[in-house]
Amino acid sequence: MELKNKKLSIEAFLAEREQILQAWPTGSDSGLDLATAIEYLKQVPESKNFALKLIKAKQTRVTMIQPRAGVPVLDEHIKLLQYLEKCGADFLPSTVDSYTRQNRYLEAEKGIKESELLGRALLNGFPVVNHGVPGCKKVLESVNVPLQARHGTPDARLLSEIIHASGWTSNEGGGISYNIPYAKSVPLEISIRHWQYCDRLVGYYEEHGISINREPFGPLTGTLVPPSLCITVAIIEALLAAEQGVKNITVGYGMGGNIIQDVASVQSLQTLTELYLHKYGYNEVFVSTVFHQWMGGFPEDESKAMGLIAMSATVAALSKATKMITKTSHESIGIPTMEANGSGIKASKYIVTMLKDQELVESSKLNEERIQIEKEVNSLMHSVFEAGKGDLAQGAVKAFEQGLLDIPFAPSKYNLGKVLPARDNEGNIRILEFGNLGFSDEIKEYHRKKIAERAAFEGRPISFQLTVDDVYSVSMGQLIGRPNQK
Ligand code: 8ZB
Repeated sequence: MELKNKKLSIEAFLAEREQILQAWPTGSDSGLDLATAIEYLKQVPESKNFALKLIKAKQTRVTMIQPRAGVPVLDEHIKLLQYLEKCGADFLPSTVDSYTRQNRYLEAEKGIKESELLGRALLNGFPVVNHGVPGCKKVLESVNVPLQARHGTPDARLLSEIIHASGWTSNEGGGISYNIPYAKSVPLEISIRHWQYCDRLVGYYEEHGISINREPFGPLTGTLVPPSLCITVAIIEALLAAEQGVKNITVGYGMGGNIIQDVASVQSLQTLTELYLHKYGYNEVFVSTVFHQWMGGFPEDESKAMGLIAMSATVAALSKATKMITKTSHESIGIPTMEANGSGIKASKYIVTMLKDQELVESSKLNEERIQIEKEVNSLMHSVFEAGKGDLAQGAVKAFEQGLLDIPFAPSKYNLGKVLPARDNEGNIRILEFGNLGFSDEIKEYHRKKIAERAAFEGRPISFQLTVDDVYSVSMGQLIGRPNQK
């Protein structure tokens, strides 16, 4: 059947569900009966409901803290989450391992067994499917704050069934944001269709009085992604989710490095997502924002890394993002120890608490940046709808095919890969090569002018070298990749 942005009928949803559960060996006896799941979700206390806690959090205007974390062995995972809760996490994750993200459950099983045997983690996350509903329920019952699955899975249908039936009230991901940055050869129409299912499942629970949060993955490749591209993908995924019945959405953004551009981006992410939802008739969706601490390359030195974490937390607080995902001083090495993860939480929480009564003051520059972002997002959204002849799901597929949407540094062959970003003379992320992006000439002129200012200041030609220097600059100790600086 052709992909369309249309709510799946209950019959189509239940028929597909049957197939998904049957493909999993423990299918019928896996705790995945919908009525049982609803009963279980109904008794999850309000304080552990992700969606409801976000609504409260947004009212307080204090940025909430959430780490990433996941280890393969159940008891170790619980210990880890309990420790991070004690360190001040307002929301907890379970980061899922890479085998599970690729539906390779047999290898995940082997990874659990070997990790148990050796007494150290041989998987890079918590394999939710293998631990199943009993294991995932045990995790939820061992903590006092809401739980979310964080992964990177193009086909997360079984995973989503398991986590929600276990009382986890948030799921990260989306048909674009969990494909283009994560997979090489999964067609976009397939991942969008699979995420329609995940969203429809949430819609089903909402119809039965249970609030569940959904969070598109905002930072995409995490490397010099121009804000309007992140925001456009977030809006598309929010609209696709809303069509399937999702009522509580957190749109995300990864820190860019210029404070004004970052604050303008978080503000625009909130207002433009709401604007587009209303424009297309989704008037009952609660929208919140999540700010990701620096997602690019980190400095190796742990003190410098902590400085970058503190800067990220400062910007998040000044932007009044509802939530922030933290990093750790082990970022340049790999998966952090429990203690390093806790330190990232404590440092971040200290800063958002210090800054809770302050926000970035209005200025003409902040306003200019917001206006520019809005122009770009409108231009991109227009081109997407046009490419899909009015259908957003078709439009997203076609837009990526034609490069109207094009994410820098993405591994997917379904992304054209012609866009090259570079910083301007104040460190804002701009675009050097547009490929076939759905931008007007006026927008392109703005970017060209901004990058030309920087090249002139540095006395060098406008070239790909700017992009290369900017990819490495932050880990080397400066925001803009200026030449001849240590
Ligand atoms: C796209 C997200 C990348 C970030 C972190 C990486 C990186 C991945 C785990 C984790 C703690 C895990 N990450 N897996 N952090 N525990 N199992 O996600 O370090 O910062």
